[in-house]
Amino acid sequence: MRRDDLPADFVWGTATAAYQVEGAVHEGGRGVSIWDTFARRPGAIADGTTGDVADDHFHRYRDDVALMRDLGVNAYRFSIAWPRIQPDGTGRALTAGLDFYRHLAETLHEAGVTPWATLYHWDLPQALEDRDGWMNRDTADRFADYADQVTTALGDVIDDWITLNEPWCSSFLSYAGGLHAPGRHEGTGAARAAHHLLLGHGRALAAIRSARPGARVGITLNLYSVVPASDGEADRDAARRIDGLSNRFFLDPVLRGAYPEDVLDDLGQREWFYENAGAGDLAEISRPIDFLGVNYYSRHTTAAGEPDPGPSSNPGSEFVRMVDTGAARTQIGWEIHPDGLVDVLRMAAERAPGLPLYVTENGSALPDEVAPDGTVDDPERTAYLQAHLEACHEAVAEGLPLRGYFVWSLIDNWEWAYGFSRRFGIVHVDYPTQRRIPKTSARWLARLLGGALDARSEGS
Ligand code: PNW
Repeated sequence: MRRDDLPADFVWGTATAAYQVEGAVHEGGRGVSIWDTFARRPGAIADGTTGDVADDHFHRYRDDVALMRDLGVNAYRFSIAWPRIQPDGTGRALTAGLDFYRHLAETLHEAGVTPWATLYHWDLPQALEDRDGWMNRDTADRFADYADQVTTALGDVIDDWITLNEPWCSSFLSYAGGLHAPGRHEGTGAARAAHHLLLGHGRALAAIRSARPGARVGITLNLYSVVPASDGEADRDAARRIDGLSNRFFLDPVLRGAYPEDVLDDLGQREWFYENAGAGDLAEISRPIDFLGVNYYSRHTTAAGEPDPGPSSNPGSEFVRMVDTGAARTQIGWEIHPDGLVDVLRMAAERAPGLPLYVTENGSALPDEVAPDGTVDDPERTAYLQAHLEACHEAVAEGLPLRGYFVWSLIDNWEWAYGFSRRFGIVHVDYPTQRRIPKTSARWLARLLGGALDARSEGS
């Protein structure tokens, strides 16, 4: 893999999200988000931690930007914490919150790194969840108002905007499986949360277009390569269902202006959608976007089995089992399948020929430890990234409009329900001291990109 295997104007970035890295949860008038609440629920987080301090990025962002400069990346995808802007999810934007992101964006520009801001990476103001959160249609309008204020205020320093990160996670994983905040068990009703998220995307898009006509706006979906465990009809139906729920239920409304009928049937939600999610909503949801962000981590191999008792993140398809193919997995149990990245990019390109695509997240949770000499060697992560960049190369070679790639993540961070027990960073974080130590994967990336990191001493 060489840098010039990909186009000269390729976007090379790293990514993070506010609640996973910022800390400083009480500063600048920040309100409470659903993750502040959820993290305090007994048993919700594997190691019982919260994001109260996380990577202290709120105070250390200058050092983190210097790291990116030395990596040689030219873009940074971060998210804006809604409760820093509107503590209760409504009303006038707080200056302190806007200022933080303005300073971050300016610091990035000075370092030659383009800021890419995600407006919603899951930290809904708790006050809105108290009014039923994404199950309430009004939340879509609250989100559009927030997006309007943020882009009006920061559109002079940020050109690239992502409305939502992974609406599958913030609907099915959160309102059905209950594994993410707000930890609810609405079963197939979680499809309504998905619809309100997508409606929020459409309305935010319109608001941003009028506030900042020059802005580039997209949405990020988590897509999976889905294959049946066998040729049997039941296993193939299982694959259709999971592809439907995780991929098509989001791709089709955004890119084609229609929900997949088979998925509405699997969910038993046809009637609710006909009454509450009609052509008007779909016209808003399918407003033209400037790019699609794709987060890719893994493949699902599906089989028909017995449903697990208890809440499922695949409501209506509870009997589908994910099969272990024996392929290598990361520490989070996700199968490593680089070719699947090409599959999901094709999936997107088929529906929207020519629409620019960006891999807005890709990376791996792998164990790593600080050696006695202070270095962190993570050859498996380097191999993971390299294999997925080769898949990017293949995608470009076959003519798919892939324009950039962001590594998840710049630094180890608070991995949601896993707390600090999983590390995705190419830079190690020693949490007690907040010391940053570039792993060998970071040095590999810097070499690939011609960054100056290699010349820097460990942990500086
Ligand atoms: C994504 N799942 O999360 C997020 O965008 C990141 O914030 C996160 O750190 C990263 O991937 C690694 O997990 C996901 O259960 C979390 O399928 C869970 C799932 C998918 C994506």
